[in-house]
Amino acid sequence: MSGVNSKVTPKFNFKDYLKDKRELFESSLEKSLPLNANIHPGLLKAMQYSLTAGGKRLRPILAMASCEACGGRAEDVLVPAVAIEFIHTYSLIHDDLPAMDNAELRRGKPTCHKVFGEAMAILAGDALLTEAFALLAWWASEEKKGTMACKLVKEIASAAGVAGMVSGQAFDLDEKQPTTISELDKLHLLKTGALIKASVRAGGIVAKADRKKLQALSAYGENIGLAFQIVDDLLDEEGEDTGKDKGKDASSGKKTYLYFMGKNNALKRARDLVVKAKKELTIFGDKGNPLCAIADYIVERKK
Ligand code: GRG
Repeated sequence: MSGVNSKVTPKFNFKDYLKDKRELFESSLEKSLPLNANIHPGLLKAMQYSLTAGGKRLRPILAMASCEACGGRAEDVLVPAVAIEFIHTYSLIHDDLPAMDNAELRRGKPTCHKVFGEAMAILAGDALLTEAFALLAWWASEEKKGTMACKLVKEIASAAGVAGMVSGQAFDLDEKQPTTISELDKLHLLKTGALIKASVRAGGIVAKADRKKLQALSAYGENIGLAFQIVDDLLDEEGEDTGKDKGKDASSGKKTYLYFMGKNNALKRARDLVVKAKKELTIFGDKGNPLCAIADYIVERKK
């Protein structure tokens, strides 16, 4: 015998996992950019600029990790993962506009409207959102995925749309800011949490996970979604090198987790949410390791 013990699971290396998944995602993203003689070259440039400006690809990696946790392959959910990143990128472009957050920097680079002008940035966002659903429709019909694909499109549309991220943004822009932590949670479960949760569930839906597993993924997604936002507030306040304008929340009078809880309690809450999220992963056994590591990464991240 060679001394190799087949029962020993090789130690999971998160750094290698992220590298592999990012590479897989980037090659699929490249192939998913629209190609058509009718496309305005400036519009395409603006879309490409924001899509390739150095995002962490958290949502696509979540979709791939949950698909694998449920017994599927990362490749199975690649096209939906690209569509989700299109939607995420549109939301950032529009969020940075003068009418919304009026931001000059995103991912360490000038925001889309600073480079291409406000009108072109609005159009780039519009095009990315529309293209996301065109990609999903192509994916659903090409491979005859039937009910599963309808379920997935519905999931993503609900999370991104009027009862999800868009309303979260509307609440955030409201003059009437949240007055309690639970109101703030409600806002961020929509604005930030909805697309994160949908990304996690997308992997489960594509892998045809049963109801119990989808419920576990939903609870995991909600908990990491809130934790992600709390950490975002902390990074904004601490002026970490996030590649975004610093201290924007405080200067715009936004009510953040730091405002309600102070720094230490906010960090403790983020960590508690991650512990709760990880408890949901028991059902997946070792296959849940990547989701577990992503939850830890969310509170330990510096950008
Ligand atoms: C304009 C409809 C519309 C919605 C915008 C998500 C959102 C709503 C605004 C983004 C504003 C913001 C900074 C929210 C905090 C959390 C968040 C979503 C940060 C950005 O996501 P990351 O850190 O971005 O995953 P990268 O750059 O890594 O892709």
